[in-house]
Amino acid sequence: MRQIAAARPFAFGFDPATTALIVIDMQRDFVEPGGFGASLGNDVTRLRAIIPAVAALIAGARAAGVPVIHTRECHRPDLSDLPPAKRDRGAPELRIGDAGPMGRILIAGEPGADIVPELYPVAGELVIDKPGKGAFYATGLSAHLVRMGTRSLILAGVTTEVCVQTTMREANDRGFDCLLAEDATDSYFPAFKTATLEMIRAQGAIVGWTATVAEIVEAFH
Ligand code: C5J
Repeated sequence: MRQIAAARPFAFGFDPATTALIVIDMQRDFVEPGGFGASLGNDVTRLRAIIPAVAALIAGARAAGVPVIHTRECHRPDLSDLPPAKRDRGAPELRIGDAGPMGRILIAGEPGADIVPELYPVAGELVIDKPGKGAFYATGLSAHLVRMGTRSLILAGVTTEVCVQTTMREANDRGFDCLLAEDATDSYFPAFKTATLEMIRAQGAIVGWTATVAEIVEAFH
């Protein structure tokens, strides 16, 4: 067992042999200009800034033999897995499925829906394409984790209060001990990130724990 003694709200214990790192939606569509996030009116520079921290976390996990799982929020080209309620929500410049500078917005196989080059999966790493905000909805993630014997999850990626938090809550309900890497996640809205970190670890870690990348990587050694 390893301990992250400084984790919040209290020490987080995990066994690297039964732990996986899930990197949520570090896709060009969320962190680069011209993608889905920008089409909703967001400034994507905040999200781009976490790429080095996410890279350090991925490198630490790979060195420790902790499996890295990547997710991508995206839809089939025929939009058959895109509920109208999701496509029609709000007034973005470009809707999901529309053609943008990085290809069709949030469509599987398009350049914008792919993971940023700096964090690209290596051979053998699992990549989960998900039509929802949570990574368990309509995917094989649960079966993969059961098959791998996973008990603890370390989470990173974007955005903190949407896909990351949804996935963490889904995982917590499925019995995983979950820890969110504080500086390897971010939101277009700084106050939402702060609130999410607080609500996750409130009430005795009701959803899970948080710690910095440095604290996590130190515990991997
Ligand atoms: C959003 C995500 N924010 N990956 N997706 O729509 O958090």
